[in-house]
Amino acid sequence: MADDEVKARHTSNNAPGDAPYDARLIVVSEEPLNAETPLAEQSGLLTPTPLFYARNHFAIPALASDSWRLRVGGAVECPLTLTYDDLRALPAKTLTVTLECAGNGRAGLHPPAEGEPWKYAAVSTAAWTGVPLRTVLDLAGAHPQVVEVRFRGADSGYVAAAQAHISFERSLPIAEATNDDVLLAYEMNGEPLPPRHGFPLRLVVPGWYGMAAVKWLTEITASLEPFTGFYQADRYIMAHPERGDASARPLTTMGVRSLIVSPANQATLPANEPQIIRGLAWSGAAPVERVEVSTDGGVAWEAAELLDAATPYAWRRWRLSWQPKRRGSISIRSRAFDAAGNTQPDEAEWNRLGYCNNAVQTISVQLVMPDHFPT
Ligand SMILES: Nc1nc2c(c(=O)[nH]1)N[C@H]1C(S)=C(S)[C@@H](COP(=O)(O)O)O[C@H]1N2
Ligand SMILES: [Mo]
Repeated sequence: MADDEVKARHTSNNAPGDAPYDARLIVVSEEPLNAETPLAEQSGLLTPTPLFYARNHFAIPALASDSWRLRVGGAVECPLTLTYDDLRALPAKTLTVTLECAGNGRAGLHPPAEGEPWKYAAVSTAAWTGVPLRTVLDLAGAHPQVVEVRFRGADSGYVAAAQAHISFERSLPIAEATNDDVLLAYEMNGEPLPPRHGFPLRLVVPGWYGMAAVKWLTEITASLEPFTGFYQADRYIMAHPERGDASARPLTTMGVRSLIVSPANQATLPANEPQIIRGLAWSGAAPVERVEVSTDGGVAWEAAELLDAATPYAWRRWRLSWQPKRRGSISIRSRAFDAAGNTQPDEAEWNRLGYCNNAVQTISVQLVMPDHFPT
């Protein structure tokens, strides 16, 4: 596609940086836009791009592909300045990757933790196309002493907790940065990234919580020291005040988790008809191997059918046929197991910033006889 075409597609609708969002998104905050995917729309393996959850710390920057540049520097043999076309000309690959915000599930923590009150659907899956980060690091010739690679996005703003105007910046340990599946992605589900999801270029770190996937990339810096910026050292860490700050661990891979997509929480269902319970399950550590469902409050568990093949980085859809045996209020819960032996805890691990709540989710439904069914 010609540069001009790309530019036209992405600037005509910038107000301030994106098309109006889809009315079906569940908005947690308007400015900056933070929104969950409506579960009812999550029936495919891939989340339709307009319904992909959005997590932004600042206003969405409006970047034009012809004036945008990616600078690669720091401890490298030859610093690079790459154009959009340069990147698109390099060998590309496509990976299906589930992205989950580390704050997903925060609203389920008691007492409430600070941060966006995400429920359970700040998670989505896309097919991402781009250049392995490693290719670009090799072109620049990263020095052997490099310990981390740092990424800067074009978005910035004043952050009260940091008492400074800062950019969104993150780093990756060199071992992860040189993993062949870490992508500099320019396409999502076969189309150029929309502004909201990082146009023209974002990082995709398969298996890791979303904060690692820096959007609107402008600078990549090979570094001889660990990065201590706000979003690296003060946020996206598991902080337990009672254990002291030194015990805080930086977040990496997504915990194993399953989600019930259907029936919806609080749904009313006919008590005399067979039902299908459907959901999603993923883990950043290893593919999901098994999902179990309980319809009796967690006493008996039955294995669900997994619908998608196990792939390294994408969730799997699951379903279970269920014949309700009584009327009234029934709780349904699901739990996933991954190939590394992880499963979901019954209770969330409370932490100050409210991350990584992968506890078993419980929904409740009302089973009524058809003559009592609301019309
Ligand atoms: N530049 C930049 N990159 C960013 C963010 C951001 O605010 N700015 N948010 C991060 C977080 S916390 C998440 S969960 C993902 C969300 O990506 P999405 O909005 O495409 O779903 O982007 C990450 N990359
Ligand atoms: Mo996030």
